[in-house]
Amino acid sequence: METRAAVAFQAGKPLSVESVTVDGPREGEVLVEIKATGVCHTDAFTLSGEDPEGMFPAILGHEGAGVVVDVGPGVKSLKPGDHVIPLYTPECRECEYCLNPKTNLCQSIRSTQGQGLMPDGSSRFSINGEPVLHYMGCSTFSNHTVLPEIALAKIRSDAPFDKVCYIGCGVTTGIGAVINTAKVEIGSNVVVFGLGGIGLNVIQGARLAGANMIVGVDINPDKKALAERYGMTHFVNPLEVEGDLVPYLVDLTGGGADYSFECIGRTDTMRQALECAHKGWGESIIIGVAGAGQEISTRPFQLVTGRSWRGTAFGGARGRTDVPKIVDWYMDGKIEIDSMITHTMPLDEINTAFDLMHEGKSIRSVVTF
Ligand code: NAD
Ligand code: AHE
Ligand code: ZN
Repeated sequence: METRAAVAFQAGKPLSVESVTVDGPREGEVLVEIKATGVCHTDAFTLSGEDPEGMFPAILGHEGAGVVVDVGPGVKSLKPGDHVIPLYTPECRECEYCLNPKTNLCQSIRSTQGQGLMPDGSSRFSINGEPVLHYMGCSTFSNHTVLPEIALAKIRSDAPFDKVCYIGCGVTTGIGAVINTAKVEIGSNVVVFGLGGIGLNVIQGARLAGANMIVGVDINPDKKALAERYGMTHFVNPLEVEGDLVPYLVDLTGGGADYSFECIGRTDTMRQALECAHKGWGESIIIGVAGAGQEISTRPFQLVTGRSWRGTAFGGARGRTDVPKIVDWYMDGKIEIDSMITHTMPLDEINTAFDLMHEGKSIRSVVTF
């Protein structure tokens, strides 16, 4: 079939909306009509050329929601008409990783996914017979996309696509980092670096978990009011702190953060996040994605004296199991999403979403089809 998609032909260039041919679903695959997709910082990161796995031409996007149109042979858990959220971290429930309760990183299709291909090593997208690559196994910047059955969470049919698409990455990543990865306890002091689409969800996760102080750190003062709405108790603008940021945060939290979260993707702020964690027990969780070739560093003494440095992908969530529950939390009013979606636009205006992100004017932009 023919569909419309925003295609990334080259790193550093705007996306181009094109007519794209989508082949039907093969064994174990599902054709999905995407109804809405968020634009995450990771899409911009890959488009910038900084992602070592970034390949072109590709159809980016990994934060979508839509409806099953057709299923390939052998698909058992989904049928046409089902509402779904694509999963860049699939859940096969069979691989060594899925069987280990310590991780959510299903590896059953990770290698082909990283090459922009379906598990059988081919692409379902083409333009004039020339293949176009998939991205993070999702390619939600296309009105129609094909995914393996194991990379789709079935959700309730009354959930609005233009809101719950955000659960496909940002909401789950932020809240999951607090609940699944850090396992923040009631009364903890938490420091969050970066108050964007991820950091604000870390903040609402910390509030849900019953944190005491929730300190937000951002160089953009415009983020303060919104972050307070989700539970931030103290705002720190590093540009306004006299002297070093780390001792300032250690002092503010009465000895350091029980848990800190880096939601920016910079190696200097990753170090600050680690070093503002409490001596003896503080844990720092890296969520931000840093560019090709970058490395983190600290004095080993920081770890010798009891701080831990950890990381998380998709908030430690097992998508087919956890995502439908997070949709329920939203529908039951337990978590907020609507006010974080600051802009909505049609596919033709998708490049505006990237501009707004780079200018610091949006939290999440959502493209509707
Ligand atoms: P965003 O652009 O919405 O937010 C980033 C925030 O960081 C902005 O508010 C910005 O003002 C702030 N910031 C920038 N430089 C700063 C500095 N030096 N000090 C303090 N604040 C600074 O991005 P996002 O969508 O929230 O994504 C954040 C990061 O998380 C990105 O690196 C993204 O790739 C990554 N990410 C990781 C996962 C995962 O599973 N690990 C999932 C989604 C996103
Ligand atoms: N491709 C990059 C890594 C990018 C990365 O870490 N992606 C996160 C999700 S970001 C979502 O917005 C992730 O899921 N990582 C685990 C994985 O298996 O990719 C690189 O450096 O090569
Ligand atoms: Zn993302």
